Amino acid sequence: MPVAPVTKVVTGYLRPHKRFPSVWCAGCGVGIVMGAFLRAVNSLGIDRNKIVVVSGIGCTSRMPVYLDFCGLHTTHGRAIAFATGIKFAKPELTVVVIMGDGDAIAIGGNHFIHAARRNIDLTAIVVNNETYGMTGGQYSPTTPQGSSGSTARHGNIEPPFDICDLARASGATYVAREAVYNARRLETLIAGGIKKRGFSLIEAVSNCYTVYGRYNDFKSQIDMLRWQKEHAVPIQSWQKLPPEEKNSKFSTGVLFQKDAPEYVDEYDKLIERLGGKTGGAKSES
Ligand SMILES: Cc1ncc(C[n+]2csc(CCOP(=O)(O)OP(=O)(O)O)c2C)c(N)n1
Repeated sequence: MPVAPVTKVVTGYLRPHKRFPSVWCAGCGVGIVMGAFLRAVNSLGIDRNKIVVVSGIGCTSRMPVYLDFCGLHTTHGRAIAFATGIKFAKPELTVVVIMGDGDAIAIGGNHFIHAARRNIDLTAIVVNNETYGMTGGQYSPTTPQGSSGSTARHGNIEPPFDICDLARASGATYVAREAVYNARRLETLIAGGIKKRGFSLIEAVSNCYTVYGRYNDFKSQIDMLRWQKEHAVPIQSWQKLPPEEKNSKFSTGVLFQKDAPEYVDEYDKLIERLGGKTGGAKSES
């Protein structure tokens, strides 16, 4: 049977001989994000030896293991710290950080906001399945109020973070969101984030039927995708919605963009000002 062109692009970047089948459940959204990410890399023509994919721990964070790129599968919540080190040491590399919502904004929340504040040139893709998938469906900082999880059997009473609002308020220069249901648009937004110099955040609203969907009365993986289709609204249309509908739906597309000095550039300028000397240069003069 001939291989469809899209599938061919994706499989060309995988390490199938070693790592498949994957840890992801049937119908999981993470595979769709992986496909969108790989097609984005392909469309930008990035040399696979010039890209590093960094992750922490979680279902989403297994992704670099499957990719034929340089990759780092680090500790839970510390992917951005490792990625920052890589960017500093080798600024010429494209550094992409792939995290779950728990990895990025629960245990890794502090690193997330400060990377955005510094505006370091990383592309953060946060796969938001609104739960801790790998460890059994505990509620996370993005679990909607009232939704259930293994640690919120009677409904979560905490208000959730909006990851995009958090990134924007912290200083990110590119903020975008799309549901995995719209895989093609997700691909375009990821490509836009990689192209933009500075801290880029792409939130991929994803589905985890196994430990989120079942707790919340979704009938199947497809039912979860249908929910995304009905609730994802492009930002231009979302802005025109009445407030009550805004609360129940979510906006998609590039939600925010600005230009601001990038951290490694600023650091280089500092070195130049100091005559090329680092640490202690001041006391020597
Ligand atoms: C320091 C530390 N704390 C807790 C854990 C346990 N743990 C592993 S994955 C995970 C959360 C996974 O959720 P998320 O980051 O949203 O990713 P998902 O699995 O949903 O893709 C936790 C709490 C760990 N591995 N290390």
